[in-house]
Amino acid sequence: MTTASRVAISILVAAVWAIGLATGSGLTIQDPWVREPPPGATVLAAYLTLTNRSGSPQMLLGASSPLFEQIEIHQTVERDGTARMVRQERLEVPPGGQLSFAPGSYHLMLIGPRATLHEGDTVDLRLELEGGDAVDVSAPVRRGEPDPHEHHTGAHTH
Ligand SMILES: [Cu+2]
Repeated sequence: MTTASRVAISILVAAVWAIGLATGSGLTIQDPWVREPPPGATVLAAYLTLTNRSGSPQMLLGASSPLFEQIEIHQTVERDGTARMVRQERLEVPPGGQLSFAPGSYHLMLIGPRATLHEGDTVDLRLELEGGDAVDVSAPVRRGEPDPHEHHTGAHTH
């Protein structure tokens, strides 16, 4: 394949990808990433920002990935000086607003990895919305600063 055609294909892929991020729900996803896990980790954390460009609230109900047995929506909260993770059944993205998943706050808890993931890998995620809509995103695995508030070990309670 020539370099020119490779570039053309890359541009085409990028264009299709950009379209794919904007769904009928009006939700777009910015800066998705998965924290590179320590060896043997049984849970990983994913972060991203959701922007709702529609005029109505969008409700996030859950997520799935072919690489994980299960995904839960968690929030890290401090209670009596102790940080713990609380599962969220649903989260609203207000019209014209954003919902950020970031270390120390909301995160997607990726449970039961089916492969060993390293920096540079990507994780396909599907976010499920109320009303049957879904948003797909591909999140790169990155090294992140360890979050002192999140202990992503096998001992994970709610
Ligand atoms: Cu968690």
